[in-house]
Amino acid sequence: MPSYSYIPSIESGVNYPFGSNESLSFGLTQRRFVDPNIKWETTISKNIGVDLTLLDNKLNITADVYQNDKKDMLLEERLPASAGTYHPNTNLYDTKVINAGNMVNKGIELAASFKNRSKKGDFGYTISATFTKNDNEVTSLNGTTRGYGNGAPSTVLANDIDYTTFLAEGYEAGAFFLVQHDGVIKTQEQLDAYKVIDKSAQLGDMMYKDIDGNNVIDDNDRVYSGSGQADFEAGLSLNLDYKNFDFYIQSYFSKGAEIYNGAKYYAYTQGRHLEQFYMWSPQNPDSDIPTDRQNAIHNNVRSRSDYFLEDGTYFRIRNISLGYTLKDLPAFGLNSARIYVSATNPFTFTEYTGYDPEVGGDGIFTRGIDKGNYPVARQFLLGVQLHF
Ligand SMILES: [Ca+2]
Repeated sequence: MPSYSYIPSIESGVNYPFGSNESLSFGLTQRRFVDPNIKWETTISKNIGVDLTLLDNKLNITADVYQNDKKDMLLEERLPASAGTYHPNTNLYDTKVINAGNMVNKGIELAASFKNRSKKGDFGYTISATFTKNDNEVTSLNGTTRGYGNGAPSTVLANDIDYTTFLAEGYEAGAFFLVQHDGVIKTQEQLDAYKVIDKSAQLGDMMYKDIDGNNVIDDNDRVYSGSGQADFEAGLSLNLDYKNFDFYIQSYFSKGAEIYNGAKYYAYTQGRHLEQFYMWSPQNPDSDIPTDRQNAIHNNVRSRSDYFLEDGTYFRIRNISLGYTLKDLPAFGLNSARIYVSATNPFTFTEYTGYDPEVGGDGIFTRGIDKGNYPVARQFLLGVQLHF
């Protein structure tokens, strides 16, 4: 939220030619519009938590259930270019801060750990697990059913890009609403039929579903397509030690988030994606990959299409380490020495075809949008720890 968003600002020095001589005249322009009735948003948080310790301190369980109700949430409403404050090189002035509506966040966080050690004392282990689930829902948008389009999947094509995420009543904030792709036109019959919707269609073009049946593909044909928010996330880790050996493994699972593969989308618009090598052509008539029309804003490569949306479910081994400790080494002046090998992010199991399914996003509108984000690093270490 920009500072002083509640103050309308007039900027001087915007001079303009006026009169028959076109002499430069002194001018001012309104740079920002504000809502005079703007007020603070309010959040009411409720939660219940439980902490349990059982079995001689061996088992620990914590549970937390919460609900946050957000009322009159503050959002930046995009103004039409005709408002006169639009500036092509900055997003500073073409929005107005308003109280957009209400939202609710409900969720549960669970964590449990169990630790044990053998009677002889030479074998011990700890198992820890976490589970989190958050449900987010926009409950009111003050009369708007769906709005606040955002989430452009590339920073390069600027104004030629369709939005992918929206706020819509009854759905999670920043949900994807996309036009559904319906295969590539492969036969003359398909082409004749689709020409009712798109007169310029050719063999090899992508078809889209005309949801409202008005023979035009537009924003009204967008359908809810999931969001970047996971259904649930879970973590599991194990710590083992046996005699001089120690072992640690930490894993993470995220289920059900959708990812918009913006890097793939952008490569398609430039005709540079590897898949396009196998695109539809008269010589490759069974291909499901639309023909590259060498046009970044062609219907075949529109970012409003769910063609670039993928399942972002993943399982990742975040950390593994194995160590061996040598004790009592007076000959070397040491208390102990530990030799270890460890790996960070060594394995990721996912169907996602982009660099990294751990996309994140820095706001509700950009969650689940992969603009070719830099992936997490994989690291392998071999080391020695000396204790003097
Ligand atoms: Ca339609």
